[in-house]
Amino acid sequence: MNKFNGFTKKELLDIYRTMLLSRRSDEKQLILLRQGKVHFHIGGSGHEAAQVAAVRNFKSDQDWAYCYYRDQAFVIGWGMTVKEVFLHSLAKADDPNSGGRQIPHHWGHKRLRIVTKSSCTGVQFLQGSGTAMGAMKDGTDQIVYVSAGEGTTSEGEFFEALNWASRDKLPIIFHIEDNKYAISVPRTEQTTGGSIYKLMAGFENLNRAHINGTNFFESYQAFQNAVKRARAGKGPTIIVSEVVRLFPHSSSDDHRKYRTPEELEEDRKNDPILHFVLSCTENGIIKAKEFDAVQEEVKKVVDEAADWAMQQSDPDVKTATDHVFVQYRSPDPPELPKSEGERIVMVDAINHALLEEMERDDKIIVYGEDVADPKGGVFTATKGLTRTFGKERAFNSPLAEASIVGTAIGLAIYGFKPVVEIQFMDYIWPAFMQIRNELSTILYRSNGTWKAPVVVRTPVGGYIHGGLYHSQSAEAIFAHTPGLKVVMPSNAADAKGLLKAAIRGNDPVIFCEHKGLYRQGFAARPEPDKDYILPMGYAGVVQEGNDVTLISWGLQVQRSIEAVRLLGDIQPSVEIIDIRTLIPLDMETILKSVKKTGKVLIVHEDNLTAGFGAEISARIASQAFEYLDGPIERVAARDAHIPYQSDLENTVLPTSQRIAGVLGKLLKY
Ligand SMILES: Cc1ncc(C[n+]2csc(CCOP(=O)(O)OP(=O)(O)O)c2C)c(N)n1
Repeated sequence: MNKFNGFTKKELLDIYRTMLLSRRSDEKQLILLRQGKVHFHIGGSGHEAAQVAAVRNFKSDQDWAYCYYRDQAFVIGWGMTVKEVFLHSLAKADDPNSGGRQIPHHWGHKRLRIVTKSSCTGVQFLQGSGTAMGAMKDGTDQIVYVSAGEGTTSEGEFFEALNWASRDKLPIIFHIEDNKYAISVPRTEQTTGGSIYKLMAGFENLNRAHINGTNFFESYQAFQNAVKRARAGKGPTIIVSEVVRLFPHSSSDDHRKYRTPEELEEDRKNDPILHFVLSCTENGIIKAKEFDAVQEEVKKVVDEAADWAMQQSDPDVKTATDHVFVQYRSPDPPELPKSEGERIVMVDAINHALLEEMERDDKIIVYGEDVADPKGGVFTATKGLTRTFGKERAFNSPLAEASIVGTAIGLAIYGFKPVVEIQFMDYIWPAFMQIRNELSTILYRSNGTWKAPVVVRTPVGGYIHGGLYHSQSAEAIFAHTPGLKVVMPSNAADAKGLLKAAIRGNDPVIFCEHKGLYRQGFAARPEPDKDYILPMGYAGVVQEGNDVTLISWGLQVQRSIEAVRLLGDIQPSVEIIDIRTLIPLDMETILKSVKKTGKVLIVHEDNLTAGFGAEISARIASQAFEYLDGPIERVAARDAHIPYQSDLENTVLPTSQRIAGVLGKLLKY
C-alpha cells in the first residue's frame, strides 16, 4: 500500500516527526525547568495532532498565524526551528519570538508571519480578524489562523470577533483546542450547554466543525475544508477540536488537585501520538522500527538544540528599554507652515488632515462608530470620507470598542494604517485591554520586530453638559502606559499638524480631541497647508513672561489665558506653555521657562490625583529645584466624577477663576 488516508509513508513519518519534536521539546523544557535553567513551562502535549493537521493546510510563506501558548507543535510545523524554540525557552538574545522579553511559549516570528502573542487570553481573535480584513482588502488569497483554548471563548472579544468575521466573511479560521479545562475550571462550568461548538450555531456565514483533535486524519480533513472555504472567499470557520491536556496547565499548576487519577489515565490513553502510531502500524504502512528510528533522531535534535541554545548569549541589559517606541521624538523641530488658508475650526482641521492624508496614502483607513457618511461621525470629524474614498476605506464598525482597536491592530500588523475613532473617551474602556496590553506592547514584546502604529482619535473633555459619561479627560492613564504617544492639541492648526505627524509616524498614538474646542472661535486658526507636520514632543510658548510659568494643554490653555486676563490689575507676566503632547514630553521648553521664572502652575482637566501634572511637577522638582522660588502648584479637576448640572460641573472642573486664584497667590509668594 502506497498511501494511508491520502498520505504517503514519507509524509506520515514527517507528520510523526513534527508531533514528536514538540512532545520531546516539552519533556526537555521540563528537565531544564527542574534544573533551574527555564523558569516557566506551559506544554502542548496532547494537542499535537490537531495542531499539525492544521498547520499542514496553511501556506506559511503567505498566510498568517496568531498562535496561543499551547501551539508548540503548530509553530514547529509552520517553520520555527527547534533551536529557535529553545532560544525562546531559555530567553536568549537571539530568540526570534521576543529576545527574552516574554515568558516561554509566547510565539511570534516576523519572517514566518507568526504574529507576536501576549499572555492575555482572547485578544488574538480580533487582531486576527483585522489581519484577515487586511488580506481581503488587498485582494489577496492569504488566510489567517487563530487559536485558543475553550475557556478563552468566554471572553467577550471572542464573540465580537466572530460577529465581525462572519459579517464580513473574513478569510480566518478559529481553532478552539478544547482540553476540557481552563486551568482548573471544567468546561461544564465555563460555557452554557457545556460546548462552545453548539453555541456557535447562530452566526451567519460561519462554518463549524467539531472534531476529535486527537485523531490527526479527522483533524486534517476539517482544516482542509476550512482552508479551501476561506481561500475561496466564502468566509470563516470555527473548528472545535477535542484534545487532551497531558500535563498540568503550566509548571505553576498541579492538576492532581482537581483531576482524578482515572481521568488522567483516560487522557493518557487518548494520547494523539500514540493513536497516530497505532493506526499507521496496524494498517501496515509503517513498521514500529521505522517510528523508533524517528524517535532516536528527534531525541538527538532536541538535545542538541537545547545544548546549543544554552551556549548562546543572554540579552544585553543595555537593551532592556529598547523598542518601547520606534522613535520617541522626531529630531526635526517644528517649522511654520509654508502657507496658510482660511481660518477654520478645529473639527474641520481634523477632517481636512484625514482627507489629505487618505488622499496621499491609500493604506490609510478610517473607521469607528457612526464615522461613515452620511453622518460622518457624531462630531462630523469624518464627514465626506466615505463619499470621497468609498466604504472600503471609511466605514462604520460594530458598536464595540475592543473590536475597533483589536481589528485596527491586526490591520496595522498586515500593513494598513488604521486611524480609528472611539466616539467618546468615556467609552474607550472596553478597548483598554487592547490598548494597554496589546497596542502599547507589540513592539517591545517582539523585540522590535512587529509594530502596530494605530492612531486612536477620541473626543475628550467637559463643559458641554455631558455628565459623567460624555466629559472624561483621562489622558494620564494612557501617558502612564509605556509605548503610547499621547497628544492633546489646543487649537485647529496644531490639531492638523499633530494628526498628520501621528498618521505618518510608526508608533501608536492616543489622539485626544477636546470636544469643547471643536467649533470654538478661539481655537480656530488659519489652515496650515497640506504638507504641514507638527512633530510630537515640541511644546508651544503661547505667551512669554517672566514671573511665573503656566503649563497646560488642550482646552485648559484657553482657560489659562482667560485666568491671566482676570488678573488684569496686577498685570502679571505669565509665560504660558502648551505642551501639545504628553508623550513625548518637551522638558527642555518647560525647564528653560522655569529657570527664568522660578514659579510654576500646572493646569489640566484630568483629575488631580496621579494626573499628568504630578509627573511634570516631579520632574521640575528633580531637574530645576534650585531655580524654584515657590511651591509647584496644580489646578485640575477635583477628584470626583463630572456632574451634569452646570454649577456642579463648574465646581468639579477647573475654571478661569480658580486658576486665577492660585495664580494670584503664587505671584505673591
Ligand atoms: C485575560 C486573561 N485572564 C486570565 C488569564 C490567566 N489564564 C491564563 S491561561 C488561563 C486558562 C485558559 O484556558 P483555556 O482557554 O481553556 O486554554 P488551555 O490553557 O486550557 O489550553 C487563564 C485563566 C490570562 N492569561 N488572561
